[in-house]
Amino acid sequence: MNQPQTISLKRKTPHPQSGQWSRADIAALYDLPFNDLLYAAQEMHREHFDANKVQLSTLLSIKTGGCSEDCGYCSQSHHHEGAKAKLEGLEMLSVPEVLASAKVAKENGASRFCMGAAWRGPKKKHIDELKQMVIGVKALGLETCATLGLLLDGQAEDLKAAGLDYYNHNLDTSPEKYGEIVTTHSYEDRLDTLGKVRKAGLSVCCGGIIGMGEAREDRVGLIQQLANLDPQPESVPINSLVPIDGTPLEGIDSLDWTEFVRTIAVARITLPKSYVRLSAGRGEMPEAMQALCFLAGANSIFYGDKLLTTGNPEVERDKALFAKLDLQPL
Ligand code: SAM
Ligand code: DTB
Ligand code: SF4
Repeated sequence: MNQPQTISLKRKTPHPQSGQWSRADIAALYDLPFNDLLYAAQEMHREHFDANKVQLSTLLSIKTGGCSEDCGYCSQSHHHEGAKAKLEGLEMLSVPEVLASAKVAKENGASRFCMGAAWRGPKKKHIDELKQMVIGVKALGLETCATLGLLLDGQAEDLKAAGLDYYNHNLDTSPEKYGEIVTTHSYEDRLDTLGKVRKAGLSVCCGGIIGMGEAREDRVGLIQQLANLDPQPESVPINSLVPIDGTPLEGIDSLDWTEFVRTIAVARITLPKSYVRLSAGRGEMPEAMQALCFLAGANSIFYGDKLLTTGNPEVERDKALFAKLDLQPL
């Protein structure tokens, strides 16, 4: 009797000569029958990770709203005039405020605390306070992460010296699609900051958003960019677009859920040693879909009742989901 050969026919490693992932190889993974793709991803996952352990990161918006950039998905841009989208620009939180939140995250069981700011990038005057935040969060026994936008020369080194572990800076979509979503900075600008982060010796957290009206080719292009970063990012957040009223992406057609799960699986196969984070949008995902994402190789989540400006499943709900799936926090 013929045995199905679909998995072994597709490449699960980068091109042997170039060491690079081609778009064709990534597209071929997406094209696998759903069950074959999940099986291949779970197999890869088990080669590198304990399949029942999930890393927990908690987010805090340390500077909310009023951002100069025009990212079409974002609630915090001052360019989006829609009544509900326009968040008032707030001042940066104080060091004690940030440390009080980090303490709660630690008590709830998070291992990493990620501080996010809505601006193009930090100004010189912010660096001292940012460093104090990093020092204080680290002293609580948490890993530290910051997502502060584009960095100027020397800023990554300053943050590293304070003890920053990770810097999050997403590529968000394919290079071709990026200019349709954001016009105030370029893909090259993003890559430049990622280079600075790596050069300073920080761990890289870099991923994207799925469901912005992009074609599968754009998802392939995003994964190709991430997989061909050398070294690959330690952490890869895959966000499902949270549509925000009043933003250009407000009414975008939602993507079928299987395409999101496929993206997690393709990320797992092409980024075998990275933590793949099931990120924004979990609040709207049924538990069964989240379970499939874990089966597809997601092994990190944002944990805590809020992301930056939108909701996330409550801590108690996540604890119950972990109990049902026999998952343990890392
Ligand atoms: N301002 C910084 C920057 O742009 O890098 C840091 C914060 S920004 C909000 C971080 C990431 O959050 C974005 O790159 C994007 O991937 C994600 N994000 C923002 N709004 C989102 C939304 N509505 N749905 C899904 N992901 C979103
Ligand atoms: C990432 O990839 N996702 C997080 C974090 N990095 C900074 C942000 C998600 C934001 C979701 C929309 C909001 O809450 O405003
Ligand atoms: Fe939102 Fe960051 Fe873009 Fe500002 S730079 S609009 S905070 S995603």
